[in-house]
Amino acid sequence: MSSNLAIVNNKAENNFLIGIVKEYAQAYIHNFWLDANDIEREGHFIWQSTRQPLVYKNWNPNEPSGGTEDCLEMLFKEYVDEQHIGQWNDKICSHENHFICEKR
Ligand SMILES: [Ca+2]
Ligand SMILES: [Ca+2]
Repeated sequence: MSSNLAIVNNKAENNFLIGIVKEYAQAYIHNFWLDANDIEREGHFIWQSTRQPLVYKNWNPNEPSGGTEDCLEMLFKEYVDEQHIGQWNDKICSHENHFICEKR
């Protein structure tokens, strides 16, 4: 069965992923890659697996910060306070992160 990095189409799906991480993560020490990036056109994020633009968005304040930060991560790191848990940030794609996949 094939899979891809997780796609988030609405708030319920975002909350679902937050719940999974909260259930399995021992501590909030990692952020998690989702499927979106703006590699092809700066500022135009698409879900890589479906080629569809983001409809639902949950950016952290002042994100996406742009430039060379082209990949989308979901924020959990412990310095992020609770109200920002599960919000999104663009980050340099070569950064080492954990990741969330979904089965097709
Ligand atoms: Ca970018
Ligand atoms: Ca950023």
